[in-house]
Amino acid sequence: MDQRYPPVSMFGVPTDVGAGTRGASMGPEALRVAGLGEALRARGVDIADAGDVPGPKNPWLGPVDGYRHLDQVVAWNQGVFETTQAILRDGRMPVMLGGDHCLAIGSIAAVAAHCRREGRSLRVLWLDAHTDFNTSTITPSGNVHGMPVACLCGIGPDALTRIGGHVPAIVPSQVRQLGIRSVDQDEKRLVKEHRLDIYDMRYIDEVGMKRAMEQALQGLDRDTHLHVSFDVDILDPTIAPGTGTPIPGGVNYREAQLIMEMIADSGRLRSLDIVEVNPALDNRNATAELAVDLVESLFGKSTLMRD
Ligand code: 4U7
Ligand code: MN
Ligand code: MN
Ligand code: MN
Repeated sequence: MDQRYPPVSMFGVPTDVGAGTRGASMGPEALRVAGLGEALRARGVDIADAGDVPGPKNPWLGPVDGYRHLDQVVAWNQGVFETTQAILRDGRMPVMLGGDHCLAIGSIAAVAAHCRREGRSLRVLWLDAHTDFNTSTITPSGNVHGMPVACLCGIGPDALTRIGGHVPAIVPSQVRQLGIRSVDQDEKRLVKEHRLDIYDMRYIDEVGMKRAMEQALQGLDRDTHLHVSFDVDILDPTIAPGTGTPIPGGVNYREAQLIMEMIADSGRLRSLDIVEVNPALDNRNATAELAVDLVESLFGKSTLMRD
């Protein structure tokens, strides 16, 4: 048994209400079919599948006052919040299988509440092509999967910012964003105003992934809870085509492995989102299979002698 990880409970959240392309609702099953549970079990991780969180269907309507499907987004996130909270209370590590990225509001709000209760510091590592820091007034799309970081930092509708009880759930200084290469015009102004710590692709090109990751993981201490929010669109679309908002120039296979290995080496991973896998756009489940391969590394699988 791998001693470095607490027992894990994964759960699916089969919805795409926060996205502008349909299909991320099939993400949880694609990750299961790709063998996520078996792969971690084979590594000695005690992992249970808690099944799927229920929620409303996607009405597929346009944005209203800058939000598409706000009521449905709130309902799904309440379910995610409660499930994540229950898993943490059981002393287990929550692994959320999305679903689109709006669901990180519920998972991270629960993680933040848990850390507050236990007096532990929280670090959020946001792996994404996008900063997800839009608001209803600046969003070009109205899609709430482009807004979760802002909502968690207290900028957004009450129904979403208040999900964890404490507003804001987190502050920008707890967040590190890696892989960023698509930020909307007004969103750029907002992330600068709030001083988000962003390791964008230009920075990674210049200093290399190793140094960028060392910096992103700097300052973790013995009782830091590290939450990783893994939007598969951080990966280059040539290796991960199954996602709704692909952006060229992403992280390659070796860089992605290094990200995961360095997180594993930190020994601080305590909760995880795997989001934005869209099987309707995928090539024979390649993106889900790649996500599983990377999550194995996140749980300590490495090449050669380091295991
Ligand atoms: B994802 C976008 F306009 N910024 O807000 C928006 F480019 O969770 C994309 O990171 C958001 O995949 C992508 O709609 C959200 C767009
Ligand atoms: Mn995202
Ligand atoms: Mn993204
Ligand atoms: Mn996306």
